[in-house]
Amino acid sequence: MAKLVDVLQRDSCFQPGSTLCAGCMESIAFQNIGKLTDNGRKTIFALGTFCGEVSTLQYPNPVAWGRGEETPDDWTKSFGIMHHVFESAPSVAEGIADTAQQLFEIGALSQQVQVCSLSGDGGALSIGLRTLLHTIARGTSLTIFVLINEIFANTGFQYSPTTSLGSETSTTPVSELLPGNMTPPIDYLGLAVTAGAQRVVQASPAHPKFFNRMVEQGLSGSGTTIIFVPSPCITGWKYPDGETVHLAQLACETGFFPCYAKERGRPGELKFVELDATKRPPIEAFLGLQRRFQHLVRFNKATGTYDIRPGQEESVARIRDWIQHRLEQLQRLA
Ligand SMILES: Cc1ncc(C[n+]2csc(CCOP(=O)(O)OP(=O)(O)O)c2C)c(N)n1
Ligand code: SF4
Repeated sequence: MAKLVDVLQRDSCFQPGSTLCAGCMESIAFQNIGKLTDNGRKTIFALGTFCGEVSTLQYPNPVAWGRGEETPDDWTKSFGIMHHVFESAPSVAEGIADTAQQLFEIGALSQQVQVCSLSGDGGALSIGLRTLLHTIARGTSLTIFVLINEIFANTGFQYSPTTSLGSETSTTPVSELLPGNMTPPIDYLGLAVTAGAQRVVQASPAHPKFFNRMVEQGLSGSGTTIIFVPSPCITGWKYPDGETVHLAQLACETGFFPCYAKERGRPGELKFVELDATKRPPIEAFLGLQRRFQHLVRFNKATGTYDIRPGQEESVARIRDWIQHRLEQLQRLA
């Protein structure tokens, strides 16, 4: 595995110029993926329709993907992008990977290419879930990234199957009568394991060494690697500037989005999170930073902590129970 310091010095095919919100985790993830794929192999990306696409490819220009004006002399430095429909990035990537492999085997390509799919949780886990699972089951060698921001962000912050319990979204509003989202998030890690992925990972650039190691393993390994990237969304989650990486770390440490890695046939491993709830930071610390949960917790000026609002104890307990249940489930997944 390359050293973090060496990866940081590489050329990234994701450049400044996108219209992603300032402080969007997707931008940080793409900069890292852009550097990690600068490894001497040609890369082809398949993009679904999501913030990471509409804010980086604006027809006729790819506004952030590229390495300057000139076509590079080095074939491995050039890369391809295919934007297809909203829900199809993993299946399109599978088609590209199969075709490239055939071309390599008949000698039409001098090297094997690496293929990555990039899409949002709405695209991959709601409308695209069926095709995602079939793509995983077929086992083509490719790396699927799913950016988890818990909402359909670019179309107006609607509920998605990964939305946290209690969260306010534009379609799960909060009022005296309405409690925000009542549906527990879909178990996407368990589904990917069951579908037979070679590697199932949840990793955030907020833990850069782990993130980089997981991406490198995906790019160099055979079979399908799926990497879920928890992506704090500053506009949809409504948190203060400068908190993106801190929030991503808290998301892991409090158990909302544990870092996780599982190779097929081996037990999975939880990272940077304690299974014992008493050793984890309180979930109020994660909830309190975001206005989408302001009906559940409030800042206590006297103690400097976030406290549960009177009457919301049951809702917060439900979130706590869900987190504990899911961590134990992941620990057991074999
Ligand atoms: C078949 C179809 N239905 C709906 C849309 C509109 N649409 C485009 S992107 C999107 C939501 C994307 O959500 P997600 O994948 O979570 O990405 P995010 O915007 O959060 O980054 C929707 C509903 C579409 N393009 N095609
Ligand atoms: S709306 Fe959210 S996910 Fe979309 S670009 Fe802004 S911060 Fe990123």
